[in-house]
Amino acid sequence: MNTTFAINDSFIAEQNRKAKAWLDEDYEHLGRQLRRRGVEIEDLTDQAQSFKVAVPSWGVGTGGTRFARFPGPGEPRGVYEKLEDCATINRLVRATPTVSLHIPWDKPEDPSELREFAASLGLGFDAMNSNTFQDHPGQKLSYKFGSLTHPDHAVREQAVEHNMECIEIGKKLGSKAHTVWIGDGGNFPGQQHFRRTLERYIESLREIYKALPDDWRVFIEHKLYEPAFYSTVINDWGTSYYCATQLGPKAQCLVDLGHHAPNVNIEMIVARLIQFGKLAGFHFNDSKYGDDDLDAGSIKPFQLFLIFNELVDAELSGAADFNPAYMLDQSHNVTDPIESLMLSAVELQRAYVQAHLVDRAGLEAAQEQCDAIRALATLKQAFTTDVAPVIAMARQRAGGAIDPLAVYRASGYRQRKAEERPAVLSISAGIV
Ligand code: LRH
Ligand code: MN
Repeated sequence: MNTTFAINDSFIAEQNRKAKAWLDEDYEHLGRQLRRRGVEIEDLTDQAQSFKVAVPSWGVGTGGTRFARFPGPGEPRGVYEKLEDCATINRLVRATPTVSLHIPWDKPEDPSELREFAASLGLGFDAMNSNTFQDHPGQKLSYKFGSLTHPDHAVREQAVEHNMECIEIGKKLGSKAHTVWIGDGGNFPGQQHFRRTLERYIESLREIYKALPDDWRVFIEHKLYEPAFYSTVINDWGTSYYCATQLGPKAQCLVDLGHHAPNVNIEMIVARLIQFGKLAGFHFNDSKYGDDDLDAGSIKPFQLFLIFNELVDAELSGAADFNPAYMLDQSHNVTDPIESLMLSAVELQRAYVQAHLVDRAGLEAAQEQCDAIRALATLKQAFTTDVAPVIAMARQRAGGAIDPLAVYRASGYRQRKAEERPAVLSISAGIV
């Protein structure tokens, strides 16, 4: 692989020198404020540095909708270039050291070569993702009417085999989890028998479950609708939870924030899955209407904070079977995907740090004394605390950029990639 342009650490350090003075001033000031609240800022910065989230390989190419996709300059043309861009994100924000791959979009010729290449970029692999929501070249049977729940056993078998292939590739890449999201469902009343179809899902997942190594997990991802527009087999957390309990301890429920009806109380679903020991993790994004896959924290930052409030509460209280996998799952239709993914990782880190600012004893006292307004005020105090100096200091100390967007743009990375990666028509980020 010939050398390609990359943003190096000395360029980042040089750019950071311009910002260091104001960062130290703001950090000092916030430190004094927090000390008055009995909080040691250095503890918060340590927590910020401990926060990691995986980047979706399918997120570094420009996304689109069923109407159109407007590719940007320097689109990654394959999994190796996708990893280059993922490495650039991690180099600047120092919080995204793993990548979640999607098969067959990212099917590597040689998994161990890909693993070495990723390691040379400081990257590892998070959960694998299967794809039985599209028909792929050379595929014998179509998934038009379903995959793991298709009435035809041969189609279900084909889909099970594909999932097993994903697990085999993942084992070679060092992944420890496999995410199963299927679009199976119906567009019309009567099209599917709801109970028979769910039984087929569990039967198929049992096959996949058997293929899991002992230290692996399978993540069941529910979604209210789309691509099916009347009924979806795994449509909500309750159905996902039931299936996970039927399968066994290695099966857990993954929460994609965009997969719920508007105004659903997602932080409460998170608390339930934590209490039941079945929280797999997250596909973080944001949405206004449907599964919009917008940047995390861009539409409902308070909801994101409330979700992390449940996660940090579980972390601090030592909840059982609590080991959530944090992943982004977004589609970047009008922004530079690298900029969106960097700032989305920062928004998650911000919510995590703010959740660590919650006065847990004060909140519990307010709850036990039915003091609703003090309970809300306790959460709002944390949510309205500007922790930007903490997460910037965490990045800077880890060798990242104090201002990742400014450094990325100053580097000219996108322009350099446009030269290195002449646009080839009809490439797609995977979704459209
Ligand atoms: C389905 C989904 C799923 C992925 C796909 C790219 O909407 O969230 O997680 O497989 O997006
Ligand atoms: Mn998802």
